[in-house]
Parts: sequence; structure tokens; C-alpha cells
Amino acid sequence: MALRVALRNKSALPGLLSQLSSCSHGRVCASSVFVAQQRSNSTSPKMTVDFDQSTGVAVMRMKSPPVNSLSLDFLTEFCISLEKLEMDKSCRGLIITSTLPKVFSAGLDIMELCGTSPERCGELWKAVQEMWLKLYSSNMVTIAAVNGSSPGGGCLMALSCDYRIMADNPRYTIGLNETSLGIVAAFWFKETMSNTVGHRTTEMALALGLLYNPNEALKTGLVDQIVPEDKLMTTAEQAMAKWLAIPDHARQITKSMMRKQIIDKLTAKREADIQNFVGFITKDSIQKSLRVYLEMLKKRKASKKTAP
Ligand code: CO8
Repeated sequence: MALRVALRNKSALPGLLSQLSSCSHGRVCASSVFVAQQRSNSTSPKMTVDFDQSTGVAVMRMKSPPVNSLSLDFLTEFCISLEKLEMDKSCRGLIITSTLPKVFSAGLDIMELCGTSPERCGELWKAVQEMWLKLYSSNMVTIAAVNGSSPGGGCLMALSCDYRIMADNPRYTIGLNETSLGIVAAFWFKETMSNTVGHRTTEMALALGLLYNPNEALKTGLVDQIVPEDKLMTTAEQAMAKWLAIPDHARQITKSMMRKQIIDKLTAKREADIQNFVGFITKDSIQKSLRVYLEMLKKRKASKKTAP
């Protein structure tokens, strides 16, 4: 079986052959081949992906301290990892989580937005678009195991998954808080949220830049489940099993039916959307707002340090 999988997936062959030749008793060692094919692990600087072939489920763990912010490097690695899993037909499900103690993802890298050139700013936004297009349209079942705060683009990442489970810690927050930075969520951010929680809740949330604690997020439908932190991954695995019990083709066509319209809209307007973002972010007034926001973060950090 493992050999058949490896023969279909030619890229796995070199690994398999080295496993075969490393058997100490000189015969084909079926059990080591089996183990070699059951799990694969890939690590890049900002994330680790564990794929368990026996369940068809991969776990992507983001590990870019201090806050898993969406920098150009981070987004590039994220998209490459996602693409690899998408191309492997034996991978049917993906759980996304963070290795950092209190943060799932802090959203767009604000440092990269400050004083950036229009070219770099355009590249960054193109990568954010790419992340969303890939994740929102993924054929895999995608589950966000939100184990920390998740503002802005971090919330978008979670919203782009099929299902969201959040660790029940009142210090964690999630939401599209762009207006509190003096910026405006893109139309596809807005529509991803309103497809999830409805128009009125989205209108209030975006206008006020609301960040919800887990209880509030559950009440508004921004997340589907909240669980104690130590139960997060097992709950995600259980939810995944439920989703994977549905035949792939039926689930995938349904997902496409629900999401295609907005995906097509961004695909048709990608370049205009990039120009709009670059024009907006590079304005002096917006740059000033971003710097003020960064200062506020620094002050908040300093006051936490001095608090008794
Ligand atoms: N980007 C870059 N650096 C960040 C970010 C970020 N998004 N967030 C925090 N940092 C930095 C801090 O400045 C700090 O740096 P340093 O150590 O050098 O002082 C470091 O990360 C650690 O931060 P904290 O001490 O605040 O860490 P905590 O664990 O106490 O808190 C939080 C973590 C909750 C994530 C907190 O840092 C926070 O609230 N950050 C702000 C995040 C935010 O507001 N993100 C939204 C960004 S906007 C977005 O994603 C969408 C943009 C869409 C634009 C559309 C326009 C058309």
C-alpha cells in the first residue's frame, strides 16, 4: 500500500528507497516502509507542517515570533506550504494553528507597511490576496485551531477556513479591527466576514474595529466552537473527522457554490485592488496613523511590564 502511494507520488520515491536500503537485515522491511509513509514532516523557517497519511490530515503550525505577523516572507512560505498540500491528493484536511503562546496571528505586518516603497507594498498585498484565494478556495477541509489573539489578517485567515475553534481564554481576541488603525478592510475581507456572520454584525464590527473575546466570538458566529485550551487540538481532530466523513466531491462543489462569487470578484479585480491598497497605505495621513498605532502598541507593552 505504502509502496503504491509512493509509486504514484514520484517525489516520495527517493525517501522510500533510502528507507528500504537502510533496513539492517537486508530485506525489504515492510514496517519501516509503512512508518516512513505514514507521516511526513516539512519545516520552513516560519512554519512546520506534519502530514499524517493514515488520516489524510495535515497540521500546519505557524512559528514566526513574536506574533506570526503576515510579512511578505511569512505569506510566501504559507502559500508554498498550502500549495504543496493542495497538490497532494492524499491530503484531505488541514488544521492551522500557532506554536506561539498567546497569539494565533497578529495580522498584516504593520512594520512592513510603515515607510515601505509602493513596489514592496504592492508585493505584500498581492501575497495577502494569494493567501486568501488559496485558503478560501481550498479543496481540503480547513480548520482553524485559534490558540491566541487573531486581529486583522489573522482573523481573515481563520475566517477563510471551513470551521473555527477557539481556545476559551478571555485574554484572546479575534476580529477585523482595521478601522482602529485608521485603515479600511478590503471588500473581500468584508465579504468573507459577512458570509460568516451576516451583514449587520459585520457592519458594526468593521465600523467600530471590534475585537471579540471567545464568548463574544461564539455568540456572533465568528467562531464555531470554544473549548478549553488543552482540548483545542483533539476537538479540531474530531471536527475534522466529521467533515471528512462527507464525500469530497459533494463537499467541494458545495464549498465552491458558497464561495465562488467573491473569489471570482477578487480574481477579476486583483490589479485594481493592489493599486487601491498601495495608493491608500502610502498616503502621508495613513502612514501617520500606522506610526501612532505602533507607538500605542509599544506603550501598552511598556505598561504591562511595569504593572504590579
Ligand atoms: N505587525 C508587526 N509587528 C507587530 C504586530 C503586527 N501586526 N503586532 C504586534 N507587533 C509587535 C509589537 O510591536 C511588539 O514589538 P516589540 O517587541 O519590538 O515592541 C511585538 O510584536 C510583541 O507585541 P505585544 O507586546 O503587543 O505582544 P502581546 O503578546 O502582548 O500581544 C497582540 C499580541 C494581541 C497580537 C498585540 O501585539 C496586538 O494587538 N497587535 C496589533 C495587531 C493588529 O492590530 N493587527 C491588525 C493589523 S491590520 C490587518 O491585518 C489587515 C489590514 C487590511 C488593510 C486593508 C486596506 C485596504
